[in-house]
This record gives sequence, structure tokens and C-alpha cells, in this order.
Amino acid sequence: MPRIIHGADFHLDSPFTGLPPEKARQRRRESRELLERLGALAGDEKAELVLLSGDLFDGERVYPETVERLRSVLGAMDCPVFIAPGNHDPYAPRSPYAAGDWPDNVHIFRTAEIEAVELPELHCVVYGSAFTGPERTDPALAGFAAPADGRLHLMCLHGHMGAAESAYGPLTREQVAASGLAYLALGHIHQYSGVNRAGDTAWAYPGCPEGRGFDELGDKGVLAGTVEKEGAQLRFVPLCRRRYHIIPVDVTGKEPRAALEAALPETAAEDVCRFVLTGESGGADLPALETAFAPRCYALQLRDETRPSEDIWARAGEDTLRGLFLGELRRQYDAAGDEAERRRIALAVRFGLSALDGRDI
Ligand SMILES: [Mn+2]
Repeated sequence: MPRIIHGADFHLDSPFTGLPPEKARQRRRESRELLERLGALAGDEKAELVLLSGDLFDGERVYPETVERLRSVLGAMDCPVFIAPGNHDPYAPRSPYAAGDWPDNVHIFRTAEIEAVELPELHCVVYGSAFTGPERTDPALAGFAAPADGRLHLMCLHGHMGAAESAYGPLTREQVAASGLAYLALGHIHQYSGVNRAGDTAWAYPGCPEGRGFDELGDKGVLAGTVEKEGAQLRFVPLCRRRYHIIPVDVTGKEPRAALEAALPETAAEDVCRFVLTGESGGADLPALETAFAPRCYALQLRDETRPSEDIWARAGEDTLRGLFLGELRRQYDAAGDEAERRRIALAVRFGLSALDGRDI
């Protein structure tokens, strides 16, 4: 019943293009610090096996100090470590995996063909295979079946579960169910999948341990726990330095500033927050909100997706320039084909009314 840690998709040296350059640099630095947190976790958990399922690097651009740090953190772990390269860090003659000296306890799978490594002290066999280029369309698990020999059979793999036609390591539930594995440690999907079962085989994606954009939200981390033939007792352990949040804020009948204040996450100062104003409003002053809340968040985005409150149209019937303007835009608003167009028209109403009132827009 080995104690394991399963991680994947570190994407070290990601460019963090969604942030200002200085913050992007800081985020790259911080994402390397993830490795120290992983090393500490392996110690705390007394891990007997660490499975890393690919995409540890983000692509061609890998800084030498990042590789050095990965080597030294993994080498300091008191247990075998397995790496199954993925589509962003394929095993190739020029990849960091092929260069320099990797510590003795680190095993890197190098071929598309499945390799087995026996760990007699754990009564266990760890299998794995590698992407050797940015795509792989061969079904790695097709025809694979670990023997029912009383040992615990685990596999570390980068691949796309439930996608028979994927260009990123197609895997089907049927193949997993027929694998004879106790646990299939997957990488590729950046969202934690929960621990699932196909037949007698447990499988999971831990997701990436650090969000890099608004498509990678909330807590991110790795899995830790034990694996036995009867199943995997793994828990999600957050390891991320910062989180991305998309926070809808309904401002109907509220003062936007107070509504935002109430919706501010506890960890906002550490996190990247996007507030999306929804509901009905007479128009929120985004620059003022930005000034008020930017210092409260590590990074802040504001989106106004509110619709005009009913009273904004109140004078649409008037026989004045304002009445004509509102009447025409109300007609367009009601005929609009989608939400984006309605938002555009709502914005035009606000600008128009401000101009008619001589207010600053
Ligand atoms: Mn990935």
C-alpha cells in the first residue's frame, strides 16, 4: 500500500501572457517555487513513490535554472520518482530530459512503447510511456494488460481519457478497464478530475498545480495518499501560490462598490480576480471601481455585463430629443439578436444619456 504523490502539468516557465510583463516575470519565478512546495509535501507525506504525468515544462522555452531546480528537488526526494513526458515536454534528443545528469532516483520514460519498472521493496510495478513529439495518436493502452500476479501495478501516462480520436494520447475507458492496473496516474487535463474508476482500475487527473489564466480557476494542486488493489485513497492537496477567480456580482438594486466589497474573496490580495457585474444597473463607474479595488487584488479585471434598469427607459415616450433617442434604442435593444449586442446598445444608452445631461462619460 505505497504512499504516493501524483502531479502533472506543471508547465514550468509558462509565459503568463495574460498579465503585465513585470507580474508575468514574478509569476514565472513563483511557479518554480512550486517545486520546493512539492518537495516539502513529499517529505511531509513520507511519500514512497512520486508519479509525474507529463507537461512539467511548457514547451521549447525552458530556462536552465528551472531544469536544475527540478533535478535537485526530485533528487532530494527520499523515494523513486517517475516522469512520463507529455505533449509540451516530449522526450526527444534535444529535450532537457535527454541532457545532463538526472538523479538516480528519477526515472524518465523515453519511448512511446510502455516500459515496466519493478520496485520489489514496494511489491509494485510502475509502467509508463512518453510522448516523443508534440502529438501522439497511437492508443498507448490498446492491448495492454498487467499480469494478475499479486503485485500492485501502477502507470504514469500523459493522455486524453475518453477521446478515442485524440492527437494527445487517446485513451478509452474500455482500455483502462482492461489494463489490470490498480491506478492510472494521468496528465493532460488541467482540471482535477476526482478519483474515478474504470472496471477495477482507479484513474485521475490531478490538474495543473498553478493556474495560469481564467480557464484554470480556483485551487490547484496535486494528489497524495495511498494506492492498493482495492482502490486509491487519494486527496487533493492545493499547492498553488495564487488562484484565478471569475466572480459574478449581481448589482441589481445595489451600490456596485458595496456589492464588489461583499464578493471579494478572502485571498484576493494574493489572487487574480475578474469581477463580472451582472443584473440591472443604471451604469457602473468601472474606472472608479478599478481604482478602489486594484490595490485589494494581486491583479484585477472588471467586466460590465449588466443590462439597463427599467427606469433608464422611463422617458422613452417623451416628445424630446431624449425621448426619441431612448425610443429608438429601446426598439433596437428589444430586437437585438444576442446578449453581446444588447450590452453594446445598453452602453450606447448610458453614453447617450450622459452626453444629453452634459455629464462626463
Ligand atoms: Mn498540459
